Amino acid sequence: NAEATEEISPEIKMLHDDLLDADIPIEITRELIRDIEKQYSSGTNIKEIAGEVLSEYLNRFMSFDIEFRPGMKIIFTGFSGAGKTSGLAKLAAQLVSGLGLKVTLSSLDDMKVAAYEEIGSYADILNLPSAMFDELAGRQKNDSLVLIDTPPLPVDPTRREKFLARINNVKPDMTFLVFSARNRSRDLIDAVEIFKSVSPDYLIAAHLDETARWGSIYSMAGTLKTPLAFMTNSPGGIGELARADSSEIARTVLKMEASNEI
Ligand SMILES: Nc1nc2c(ncn2[C@@H]2O[C@H](COP(=O)(O)OP(=O)(O)O)[C@@H](O)[C@H]2O)c(=O)[nH]1
Ligand SMILES: [Mg+2]
Repeated sequence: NAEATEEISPEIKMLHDDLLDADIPIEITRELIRDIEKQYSSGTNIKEIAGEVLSEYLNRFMSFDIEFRPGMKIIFTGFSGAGKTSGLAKLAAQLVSGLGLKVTLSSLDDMKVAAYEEIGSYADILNLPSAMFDELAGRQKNDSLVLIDTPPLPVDPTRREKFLARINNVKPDMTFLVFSARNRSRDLIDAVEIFKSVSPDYLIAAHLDETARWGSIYSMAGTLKTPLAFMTNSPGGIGELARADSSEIARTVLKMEASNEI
């Protein structure tokens, strides 16, 4: 029935605009709206339905079984300023205090002035050993999990080639791709081939306190088909790397009241 498909209810139209305003990219917005329309009829609460659909969308890519084991090498990648170093420090603190693991902080960054001092000061604060990754080779004990910071993911293809060779050399057991929620969805989607080049296992969304438009989470998870592992909202290495919560993300995007459920 052509007439019926052309008819868009004002509620659906408003929701569509809200999703775009939250920086969910147009193609994902359309997909979400299609799913919402299937379940929506007059008398039902459109926001509740939208909340479930948005949350389900992310659940397809969520992962709750990340295993941290002694001896693992875990790489943090991402663009400049994304929150790699802060995220690494937050995870280190949690692995030590929460799981009682031995953790070593390391860095592949030989470009940024004071990159090593940065890792070194976090190591001091957390009372953990630290070393540049090249110095670590050979003397790494298998009982320590190594978190490895990296220089910003190069946009330039030639520089990226060299960067990827160094990453591959590490033979990481796990790769986190950190992105800032302040980045525009469209810019992140434009960089999707660059992100894919590091074969990330999990995503970390940072800077969530600095914007209420969390659409970039949908663009990253949906375009890369990679699970969002953690989300974080505090500067520096202090604060929590929280387990990603699809329902909280959906509610924030939809500007809904915080859920009372745990
Ligand atoms: N407000 C806020 N600031 C953050 C967050 N994550 C990182 N930062 C800050 O953003 C800046 C860049 O973070 P950093 O971890 O150095 O990014 P890197 O370049 O990817 O290593 C620093 O000033 C951090 O303190 C966050 O979740 N919220
Ligand atoms: Mg850094």
